[in-house]
Amino acid sequence: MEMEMAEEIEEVGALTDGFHLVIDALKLNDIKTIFNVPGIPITDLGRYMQAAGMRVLSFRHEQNAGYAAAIAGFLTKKPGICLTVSAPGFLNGLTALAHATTNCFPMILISGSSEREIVDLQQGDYEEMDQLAIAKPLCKAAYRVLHAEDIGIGIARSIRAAVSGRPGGVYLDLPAAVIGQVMDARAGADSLVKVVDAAPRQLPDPQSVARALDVLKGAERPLIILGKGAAYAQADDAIRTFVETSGIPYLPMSMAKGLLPDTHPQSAGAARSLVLKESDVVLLIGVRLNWLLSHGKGKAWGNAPKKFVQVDIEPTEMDSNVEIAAPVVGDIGSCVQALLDGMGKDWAPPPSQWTAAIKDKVETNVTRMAPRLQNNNVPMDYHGALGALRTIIKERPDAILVNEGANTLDFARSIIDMYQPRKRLDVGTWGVMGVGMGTAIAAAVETGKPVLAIEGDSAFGFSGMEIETICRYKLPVCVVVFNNGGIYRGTDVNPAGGPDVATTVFVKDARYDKMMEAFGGVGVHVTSPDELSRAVNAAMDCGEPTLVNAVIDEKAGTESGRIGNLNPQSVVAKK
Ligand code: ADP
Ligand code: TPW
Ligand code: MG
Repeated sequence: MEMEMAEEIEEVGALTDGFHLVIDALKLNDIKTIFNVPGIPITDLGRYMQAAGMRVLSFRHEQNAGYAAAIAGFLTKKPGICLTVSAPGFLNGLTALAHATTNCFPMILISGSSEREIVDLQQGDYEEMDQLAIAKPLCKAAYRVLHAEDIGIGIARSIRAAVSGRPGGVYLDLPAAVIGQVMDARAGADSLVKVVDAAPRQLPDPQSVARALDVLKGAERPLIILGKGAAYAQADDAIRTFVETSGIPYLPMSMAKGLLPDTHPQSAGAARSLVLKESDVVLLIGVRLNWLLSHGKGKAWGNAPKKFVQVDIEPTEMDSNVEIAAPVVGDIGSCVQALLDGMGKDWAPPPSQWTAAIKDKVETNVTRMAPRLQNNNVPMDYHGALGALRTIIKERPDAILVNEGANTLDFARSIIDMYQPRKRLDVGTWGVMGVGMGTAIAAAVETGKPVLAIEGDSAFGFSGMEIETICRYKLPVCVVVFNNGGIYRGTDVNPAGGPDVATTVFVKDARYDKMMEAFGGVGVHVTSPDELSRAVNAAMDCGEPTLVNAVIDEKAGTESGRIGNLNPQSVVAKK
């Protein structure tokens, strides 16, 4: 217990309650931002939090508050907190909790719940649900507090579970009765726990480091792949020094872009297929061999035998998809530093034949792309529109780019270069639509930097109502809706020819910009890359909430963007 807190309680017989113990426990652990939707039994908790100087941001839907908390966790290495009401509010937040767990982001979903006695006998309480049982399989840990004096321990456990080891989502169940419970203020203060060293460093076994270096030294065509775990670790200097000292080409996964600038001479981003196929030793740093990397095998990886070295904090990640020749288990900062220390003066850079072949491929691909990015076609295609936005990020490298959609996501990921760590936030491991506005809000709140959210029109629709939240808190967010009138394309027709439009098609010529105006923000309608560029620059200069409705050629996209191959095919039906 902190001394100051004890001294504050001067009055003999003073009381505290569950509300204030939750607040004191969070503040004691330096958690001061809450993403919430109010209602029974947590409305007053939000009010008292605000009164206690915490930043309490109210959303229009819990899922968006949850996505905000998840990405806040990624950006800060502290658990993002989402606060919801019982059953339906809890369930709305649960998608985001599962998303946080899947993405290894630290987050705590705190939900109010109904009376235990009534819930357990299923007697039909207000918003009755056995939330703890439902949350358990979807998160890293789930706890319930039944006595006010356990709130401090409950919150301490939740924080430690969220950030230690592989980070993830934690559920904390707070029954209404506990929130209202009263106890002696001094005993309450004594019950609080300040978490010491919540995410302890995990040093790698020196033998594992030596083994990894041996495998790397034997490589003729080595490759480093950086994942969002490497971005999360905030070991930016060590990673950059390691990559540069080793001379090994690297490939950043989507949210690891900018860890080193995408224009770095060792970046193999524009030669992805070549390096996956041709490399003989691959060093994975904070990245899983999941579907995003074709599970480390098959056509995408070519026929040449490959050895994998993997740096990860989670031991069971090793050999999850293919054999890992040299596992290095520990936190990324410590592991990368140990690799760097072990490289020694006699370290030889990779054969120049390999690095030159990659450079060649990168140059060819970049040169081929360049003219397409400068086209000023109306209606815009993805290249013309993203060419304009690419320049804006180049000129404003500290802005945060939020990105979701199918074609809008895939093209933006490959076209827009990133220059700084943790500036690109997107759909993550699941490729989930709907993270956009929650992510944009948390990014603005947590970093104070301007945010540019590039959204497919479908993607935007999943969380679009939160533009009211953006306007309410006057956040420097510029949303660009890539409006092609549909999911993937706006051109599909109903195969039955009936009155309903096709399943992937939206209202034609929708004016998303007018939604923003409804809440006092700036709405702009643009049809050319020049107009787009002007509108976004103006928004980023003034910092006012802005939505740019960018009309994209409805024929420009492809089914499912770049992952159309994952769609099952019918042998019976014809498209
Ligand atoms: P991407 O989606 O960018 O390919 P993944 O989410 O698949 O990346 O992989 C992230 C990996 O990083 C996870 O396996 C996770 O255990 C690991 N990780 C997260 N934080 C750390 C850390 N601080 N140290 C080591 N590994 C970490
Ligand atoms: C929660 C399936 C993947 S991409 C997408 C959907 C619905 C929208 C693509 O259209 P958009 O982009 O955003 O207009 P564009 O440029 O191609 O036109 N529900 C969830 N997540 C996913 N991934 C889907 C559905 C999907
Ligand atoms: Mg679309």
